[in-house]
Amino acid sequence: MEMTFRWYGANEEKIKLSEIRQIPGMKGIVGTLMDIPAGEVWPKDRIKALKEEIEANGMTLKVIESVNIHDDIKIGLPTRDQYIENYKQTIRNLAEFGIEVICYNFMPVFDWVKSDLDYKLADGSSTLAYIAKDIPEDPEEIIKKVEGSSNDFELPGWEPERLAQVKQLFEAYKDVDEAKLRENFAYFLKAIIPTCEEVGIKMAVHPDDPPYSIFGLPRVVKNRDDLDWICNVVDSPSNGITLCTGSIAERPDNDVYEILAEFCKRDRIPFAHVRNIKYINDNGLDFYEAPHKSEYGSLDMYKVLKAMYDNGFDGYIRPDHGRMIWGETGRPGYGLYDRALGAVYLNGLWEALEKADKK
Ligand code: DNO
Repeated sequence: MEMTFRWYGANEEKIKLSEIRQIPGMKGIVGTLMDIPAGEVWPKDRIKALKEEIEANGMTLKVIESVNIHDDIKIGLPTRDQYIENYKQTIRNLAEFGIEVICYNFMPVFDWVKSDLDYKLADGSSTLAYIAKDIPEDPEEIIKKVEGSSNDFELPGWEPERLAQVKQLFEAYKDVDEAKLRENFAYFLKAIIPTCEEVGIKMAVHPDDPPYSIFGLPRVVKNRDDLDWICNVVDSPSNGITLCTGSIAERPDNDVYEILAEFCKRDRIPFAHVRNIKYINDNGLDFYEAPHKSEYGSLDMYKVLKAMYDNGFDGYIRPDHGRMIWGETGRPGYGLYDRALGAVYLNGLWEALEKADKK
């Protein structure tokens, strides 16, 4: 297991690499080139510069989150083949600089959706939350709401230029149901996985967040059976999952521990996002993102890590979203302090698991 921290790049961040390196046990950065639009090839010089900047700060760059997938690929338009070729070139370019894992998602239109980016907790901190009744029916309203509470940071997967066209995007997806989205997903994986195998990259799909249909859009990465379908449609170690405990658990009928155990055993989890969520309002939908420590949320973090440890997890892990604490302001979910606490806590649990095992 190697602990990592998501960082958006010097031009996009308040948080410095020199601060991240001071988190005990922090080994690597989960990096990105946020300004490159989906569909374009990531230039080698930019990847090289990012890697060097991170290494100069004593950490490694092995995981990229995300190389986003152009909507034409998800919709299945004839233009997809060129975008797939570009994606393959990006894979080759990243491999040349030692990248091992690419995290991505296959969600139409929106990446993650939450109703609140500044949900107040009793201890005075604030966090992200999903309250179903507060999700507006009109997707344009959610865009306004999210952009209005982003503290002026661009949010991952919420590129303003792309979402400015949201009506056209919805129109373009109107004939894409689950079966069609799955077909387009299979087409994409069949095209790119051979390149990944050739250059030693593992693709790791992020679960849908939330893992059920929203705004009438189809969803294909929601539960155990979807993950099984993905792993089988191109049966290769290069075709894996970013197991996000929070997203998977947002559907209470998903057994996070079982899913982790199964896919770690199958060696299909090269990367994990670990966070805790707290179910509220008893409707099976509403939750807020709790501090990582088990007692604050609905997930048992010891059981989460034990399911991974016992089933041979040897990939990269990162503390997922943190709250805003100690007066910090920043990109919602991605402050420094609470994620640092999460990382140290997860490292502590892992050390205990290792030592108990070796006794
Ligand atoms: C949210 C993240 C997602 C994730 C993408 C992967 O905070 O977990 O935006 O990076 O879904 O492509």
